[in-house]
Amino acid sequence: MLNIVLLGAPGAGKGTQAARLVEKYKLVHLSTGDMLRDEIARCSKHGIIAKQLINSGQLVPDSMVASMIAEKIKAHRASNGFIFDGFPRTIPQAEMLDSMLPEHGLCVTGMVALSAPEDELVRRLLSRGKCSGRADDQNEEIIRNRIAVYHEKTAPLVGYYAAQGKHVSAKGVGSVEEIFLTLCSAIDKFKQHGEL
Ligand code: B4P
Repeated sequence: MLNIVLLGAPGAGKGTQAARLVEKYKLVHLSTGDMLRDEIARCSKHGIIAKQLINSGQLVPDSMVASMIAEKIKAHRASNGFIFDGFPRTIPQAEMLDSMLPEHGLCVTGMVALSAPEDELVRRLLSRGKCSGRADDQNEEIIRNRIAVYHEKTAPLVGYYAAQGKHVSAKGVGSVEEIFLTLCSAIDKFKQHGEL
């Protein structure tokens, strides 16, 4: 099985690329952002807590996303593998994933970190906010706060996966197709390495 973590600041292109990668490699797309927006739409207990945090540019509690991901892994354990989009976002979440996967005979195959300059991230998110209606994409101050939270809490995951020999960096600027091809080549290398 192929289990890929996509890392990147808000707007780096994780969701955009994940949609293409799941199609090519026939994987299950696990986006904690999508799961949380679904909880919010259903006004669930998790959704009520998540709404306030997301709209102010904060992360939701680690335990909340970990339990959502655990359920999905269990439900799809017979699949070809997973694209983890926006999860893990903190070191404790990565540790939880590393302890959860072996219960199903799985492990993270590799992590790809997408990067783009901050002003480009802000421009993309403000532009998405105009049509998506996402409250967290409509205010520059909140977007910059999300990027700051990324640098503080999520970027250290590069070191976490590098220490396991599972990290590759990719430039998130250029056409969606060019970036997709770069990611495919990184993933194909992870696959070859796993097959050796
Ligand atoms: P997410 O839904 O993961 O949202 P995101 O990081 O803002 O965006 P995404 O990565 O999907 O967007 P993309 O770059 O593809 O999370 C939302 C919130 O949920 C978080 O802020 C947090 O509060 C909470 N949350 C989620 N997971 C969590 C976790 N694990 N722990 C705690 N909290 C969690 O695309 C952005 C835009 O850029 C799009 O409009 C796209 O069209 C454009 N774009 C993409 N690639 C481009 C390119 N190459 N050129 C030009 N534009 C491009």
